Amino acid sequence: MTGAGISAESGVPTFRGSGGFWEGRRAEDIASPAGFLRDPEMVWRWYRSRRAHLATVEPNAGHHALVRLERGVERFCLATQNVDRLHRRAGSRNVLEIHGDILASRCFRNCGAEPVEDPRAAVPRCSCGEMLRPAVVWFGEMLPVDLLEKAMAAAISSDVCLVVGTSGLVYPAAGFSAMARQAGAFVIDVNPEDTPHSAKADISLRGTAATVLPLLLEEIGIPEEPGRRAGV
Ligand code: BV8
Ligand code: ZN
Repeated sequence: MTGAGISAESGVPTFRGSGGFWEGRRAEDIASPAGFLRDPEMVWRWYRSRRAHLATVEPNAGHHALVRLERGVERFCLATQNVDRLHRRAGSRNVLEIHGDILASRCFRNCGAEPVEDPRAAVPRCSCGEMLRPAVVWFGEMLPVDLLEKAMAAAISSDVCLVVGTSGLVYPAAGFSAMARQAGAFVIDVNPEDTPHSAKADISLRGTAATVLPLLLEEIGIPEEPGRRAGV
């Protein structure tokens, strides 16, 4: 399970680290259907500025370490709260983007038409006439049921649950590690700070993802990929 913290060393601001504010508003207030309906132009400005920033960043050693982990173990499932596509770009295969994908959009009415975004439009429209919205899960919205089920199934059948870079505040994602632990998994928390996950983890590794994850893989004997230096 990963959160915004694993992308921090790629230069992507975390939600709460950056105060989670945009144009003076709380993320929770604008990353919601009501927030979007209140001011769709401002919400699109926010997502477009985040998309533009994502075009300038790269996956970091933390993302790459999870690719190596996936290749080095028999069963692996990566559920991420992040919408930045950095796990996919690093090469992770079995990724559940449970909060969606910021680089995609969809019809606000879910009419099913293929979205064609007009970059000049302050609020791009679907071919059905309805507004388009970023294809992310907003506060107060259900997570995609198929991904939720896969993530829960992975949690309750896991031997080890690695929780990386999440403040553990946002549900239902924050509940997966407790489900895993309940089902007997060994829970490892990787975070430079103490979080609600830390107290419930079997081990809390107090450090950053790009530093700790490569060391963790070395510790468990999953070799470095030739030609890729750990930690950068
Ligand atoms: C749901 C996509 C129900 C959007 C996101 C009141 C009103 C409305 C809802 C609620 C409410 N009270 C509770 C809720 C439920 C709500 C919730 O949990 N709210 C919280 C704030 C209390 N949850 C929801 O609304 C969810 N849906 O409950 O639906 C329902 C049921 C039936 C029918 C209908 C509805 C939906 C939640 C999804 C929201 N969407 N993102 C977008 O991106 O724009 S959530 C958003 O927060 C991101 O996905 C982010 O990933 C996520 C969680 O934050 P974190 O990833 O943990 O990031 P954060 O900044 O918090 O922490 C970063 C951590 O990294 C820190 O701990 C830091 O120490 C660490 N770190 C920093 N640097 C590093 C590092 N770690 C490692 N290495 C480093 N270098
Ligand atoms: Zn439509």
